Amino acid sequence: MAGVAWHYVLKFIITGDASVGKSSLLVRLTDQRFLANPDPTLGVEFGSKLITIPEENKVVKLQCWDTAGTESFRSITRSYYRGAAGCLLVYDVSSRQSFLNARSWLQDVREHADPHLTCILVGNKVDLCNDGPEGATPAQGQRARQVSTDEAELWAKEEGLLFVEASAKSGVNVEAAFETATRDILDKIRRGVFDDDRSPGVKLSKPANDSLTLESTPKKSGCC
Ligand SMILES: Nc1nc2c(ncn2[C@@H]2O[C@H](COP(=O)(O)OP(=O)(O)OP(=O)(O)O)[C@@H](O)[C@H]2O)c(=O)[nH]1
Ligand SMILES: [Mg+2]
Repeated sequence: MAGVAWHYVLKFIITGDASVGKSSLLVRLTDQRFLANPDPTLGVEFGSKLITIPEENKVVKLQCWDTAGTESFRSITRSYYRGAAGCLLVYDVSSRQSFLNARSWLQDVREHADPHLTCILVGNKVDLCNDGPEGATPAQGQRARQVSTDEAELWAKEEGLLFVEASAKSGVNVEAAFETATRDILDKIRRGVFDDDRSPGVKLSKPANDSLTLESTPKKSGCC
C-alpha cells in the first residue's frame, strides 16, 4: 500500500450522562466548531481525526464512538465499549449529579471494556463557571461550579483515571484530553500492555518508509 497515513488506529469511546457535552467535544475535536443546540445523540455517532504525537514521531488515527447518555440507550452504549483502547468519561463541572453518575458509567466501562483501556475523566463546560471567591454570585450567563477541580482530581487518582478539565465551547483542553489518553496508550503499547494490532482497539500500520501521507481532512459521519 503506497503512502500509509498513520502508524496506529485507536478506538475511543466517549461516555457519560446526557447533556454533559460528549458530542460537542467530538465536534470540537474533528471540526473545530461548537454547536449551541446539538440534537441529543440517538444510539451512537462516529468521528475520526488524525493526530500527531511529535515526541513519539507517531501519527495516530483516532476512531471515536460518541455514545448517547440517555438511559434508554444504555444497553446499546454498553455494546460499544468492547475493543476500545481509550475512553473519555465526561461530566459537567456545573452539574454535581453528572459527576456522581460518572461512577456508574465507569462501572459499565470496567464491566464491558478491555481491562487495559486508558480512561480519562473530563470535566467539561469550564467556560460556564465563575471561578471567583467561594460563594460569589456567578456572572450573567455563568453557572456555579458544582465539582471542584481538587475533588475530581482526587477521585480520578483513586480510580486510576487520567484527568483534565475542558470546554467544548472555548476549545480549551479538548485536543489535550485526546492527546493525553493517546500518549498513555502508546506507552502501554511500548510496554507490551496492549499487544500492538492483536488488541482489538489498537491497529498498527506498517509504513513502507518513513514518509507518511497524511489525510487532509478529518471525517465525521453519523451512525445509527
Ligand atoms: N457552555 C458550554 N456548553 C456546552 C459545552 N459542551 C456542550 N455544551 C452544551 O450542552 C448541551 C448538550 O451538549 P451535547 O454535546 O449534545 O451533550 P451530549 O453529552 O452529547 O448529550 P447526549 O447526546 O444526549 O448524551 C448543548 O446545549 C451544548 O451546546 C461547553 O463546553 N460549554
Ligand atoms: Mg451526544
